[in-house]
Amino acid sequence: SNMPNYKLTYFPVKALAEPARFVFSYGGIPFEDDRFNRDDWPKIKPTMPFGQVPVLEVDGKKYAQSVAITRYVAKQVGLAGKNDLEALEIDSIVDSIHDLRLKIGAFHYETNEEVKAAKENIAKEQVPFYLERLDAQVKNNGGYFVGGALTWADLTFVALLDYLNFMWKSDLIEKYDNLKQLKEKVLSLPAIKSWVEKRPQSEC
Ligand SMILES: N[C@@H](CCC(=O)N[C@@H](CS)C(=O)NCC(=O)O)C(=O)O
Repeated sequence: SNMPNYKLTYFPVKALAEPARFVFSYGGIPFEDDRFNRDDWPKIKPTMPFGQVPVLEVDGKKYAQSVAITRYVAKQVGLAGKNDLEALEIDSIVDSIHDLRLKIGAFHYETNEEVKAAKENIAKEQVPFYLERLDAQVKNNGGYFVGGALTWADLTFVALLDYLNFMWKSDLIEKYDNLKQLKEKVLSLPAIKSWVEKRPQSEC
């Protein structure tokens, strides 16, 4: 069958679009990496299914939600687990990674300085709780999150790291050896390496 035409639309950053970009790149699936200027967002927003991005267009039809998009691409390239139970474990890890992301974002995006300080204290307690468990998950599963093999959970975590570190303002995984090894392993995959070399530069 013919390969669909893929266009992934997002702000000119890594953040929530980078997991899908990693999976597309890993699988060698061509996609249009559509990055709009921030000034154009008010014009683009009403054209998006739920008023947000990332959005994947498949043969002209738009689909919202970064995790749904990444999972779909992962299925196309064989990174979605060997069976339904592995798929459940992958989903569970990916949702926990996004819970961690939301805890970090809760204080990063807070504009009231007093509230921000309070939220930062909460995050300082919550973040290690997640990282300890994610690190143990990799340790107990042969150096990957699930099933002793690469899945889109691994690509999601490593793809999001720059964004998480940007919000956290320091190296989130500095003290977590298994997560550090996972990061090195993913970044040394030839297809990921070449994507990281050729992608547009952005801070987060
Ligand atoms: N749950 C959604 C969240 C999407 C989201 O928060 N998008 C933000 C950018 S990271 C956005 O579009 N913000 C602009 C706006 O809401 O107007 C996903 O994972 O795709």
